Amino acid sequence: MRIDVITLFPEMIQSFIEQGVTRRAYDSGHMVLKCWNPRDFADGNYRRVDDRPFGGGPGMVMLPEPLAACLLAIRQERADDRHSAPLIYFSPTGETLDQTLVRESAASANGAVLLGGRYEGVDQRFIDAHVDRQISLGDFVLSGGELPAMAWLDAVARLQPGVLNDSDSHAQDSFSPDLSGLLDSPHFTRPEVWQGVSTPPALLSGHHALIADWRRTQSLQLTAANRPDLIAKARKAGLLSAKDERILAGKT
Ligand code: 4G1
Repeated sequence: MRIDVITLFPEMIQSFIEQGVTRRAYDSGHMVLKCWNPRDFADGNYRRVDDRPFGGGPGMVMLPEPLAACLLAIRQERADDRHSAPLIYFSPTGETLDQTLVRESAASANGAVLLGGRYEGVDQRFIDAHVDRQISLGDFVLSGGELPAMAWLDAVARLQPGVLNDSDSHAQDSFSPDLSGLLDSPHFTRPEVWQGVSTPPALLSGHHALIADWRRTQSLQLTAANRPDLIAKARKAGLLSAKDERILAGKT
């Protein structure tokens, strides 16, 4: 899938995708990524990409014209129309990124065009004319949309077929925390006893069914204690079995 990223800091995105697990997605050609700097599409000696907000107030606003020229060049190079590759603007206004949205994005045959804002954000007329979707990483203040774009890229890249190796590929089966909508059960590795604290015996039993039961119980109990909202969501999505409900009711 092809991704184009519009950003005033292309080197941030480039250096990010050149390392880590997601590098495989790009090296193998599962994902093709190109960064575009609106500054290259700005006029004049100063190549301005921002200006002061009408009505006053602090900060600067990204000019619509360089963004529109940049987007036009992307659409021309891709030879597609706006509906084959959605323009996603990372913004606190958007819906919060979650794994459902990641899965949906990863399934987009024609990829996406990503826009990360800077300063106070983008002129509203560009948003109204060109943005198909706004996605937020959460309710906090950032200095730019690049980090949220990178979070999206990481989450989407690892869902590309063939990107996860064999030891990662469990993430694609239905028991994986990825798909269960629950928190992961706790993890333990060597030594069996560390600073006097033992590994839960079930994990050392060698009995696959017992281990799976232990993990499911932990996952359910941890989620109920820390993220009851996720329990409600999983229940609504039909992801909880009668046995899960008995565990949650404390009847096991
Ligand atoms: C008002 C956070 C402003 C921030 C209210 C999560 C945040 C993009 C995100 C801001 C941004 C709140 C995100 C704020 C983001 C223009 C450029 C917007 C930076 C900008 C809660 C600054 N997920 N923030 N404004 O942070 O882009 O995607």
